[in-house]
Amino acid sequence: MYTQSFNVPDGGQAAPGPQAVPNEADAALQAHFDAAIDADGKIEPRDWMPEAYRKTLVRQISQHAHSEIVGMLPEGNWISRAPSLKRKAILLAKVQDEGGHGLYLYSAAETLGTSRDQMVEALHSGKAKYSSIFNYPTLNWADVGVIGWLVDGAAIMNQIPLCRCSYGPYARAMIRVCKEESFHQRQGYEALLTMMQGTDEQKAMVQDAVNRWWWKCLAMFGPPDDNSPNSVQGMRWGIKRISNDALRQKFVDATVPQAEVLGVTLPDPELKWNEAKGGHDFGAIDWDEFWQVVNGNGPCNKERLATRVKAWEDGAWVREAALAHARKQQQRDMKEAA
Ligand code: FAQ
Repeated sequence: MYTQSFNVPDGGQAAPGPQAVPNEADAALQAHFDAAIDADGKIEPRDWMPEAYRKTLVRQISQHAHSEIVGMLPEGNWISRAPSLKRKAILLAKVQDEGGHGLYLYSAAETLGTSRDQMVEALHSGKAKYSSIFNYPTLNWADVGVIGWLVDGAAIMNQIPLCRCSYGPYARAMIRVCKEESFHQRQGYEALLTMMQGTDEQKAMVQDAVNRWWWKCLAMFGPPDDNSPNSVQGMRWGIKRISNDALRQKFVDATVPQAEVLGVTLPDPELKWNEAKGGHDFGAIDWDEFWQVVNGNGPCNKERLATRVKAWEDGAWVREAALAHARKQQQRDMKEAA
């Protein structure tokens, strides 16, 4: 169902004007880069690329990595309270996967010439963003299922087109990430299906969690296209393939029938099928709340960052020990080679 995103034609947005190029050699490099982008080819780490392309990728990939790492926290909070051994094992695997996604993504961003320390410092100082969605609390077990169903569902919808991103390392990382996200989405949906066959109290927990997460998930796709400063250039460069609003619409259309099967109501009285547009109409998203959260004032922003900073500080001895071990190993290798 989510793979339909592969089939959506690219483009639709006007390309920005040509960039100023200082000399002939640079102009040739720029022309080579433009030709690769126009031919839908891949840009690899050793290829020449405009500085703005590099910066955009570092911004997006590092923010994506931070989202995966911070995104471990809301669900990680439930590992010790999972209702059964089976659910605990699934949740442990899922949260570990998210950590792995963060690591692939940090590695992809490092190929652009930025260091892991620089990226982590940008997160910890509040300079770098991470997804708004992870600044909300997980209040009951149904929240874990809803994160799998809706948050991972939204993440897949956004990330499938990134498998075709023009930057090779990011595109390749996304292929594996999407396979794992698909398992995450299914495990969440299956956990909710089980609860919906349970007691009235369990059903009410699921509905309550859906009510709290639905609008936040729609906002995850980013601001509306007419207020998305990075979109036009991102699409021109083949980094973004489908706009924020188009992805949001696809997510709503894919999720409505799933909600029906589950037996929950999506909390939007304006949600209805629009035959003429071939998609659902839906109500207005609270963008003021979104920007509050993005700017650090959501319910859990401070707690999330404090947890990450503490984990980084507590892990300092492990990094130091690993570096000392690597140095020793290198010295031993050099001695043997001498
Ligand atoms: N939260 O001009 P645009 C996951 C910022 S992974 C916070 O439209 P762009 C897996 C944006 O950065 C979820 N900030 O920007 C998981 C920009 O600010 P900047 C993360 C947001 O880059 C599941 C400004 O607003 N996924 O869930 C958000 O063209 C469960 C203007 O926006 C990715 O990162 C937001 N929601 O489009 C893990 C995917 N939206 O940087 C654990 C890759 C926008 O100029 C548990 N990223 N902003 O200062 C993307 O596809 C894009 O970067 C967008 C934003 C679509 C997020």
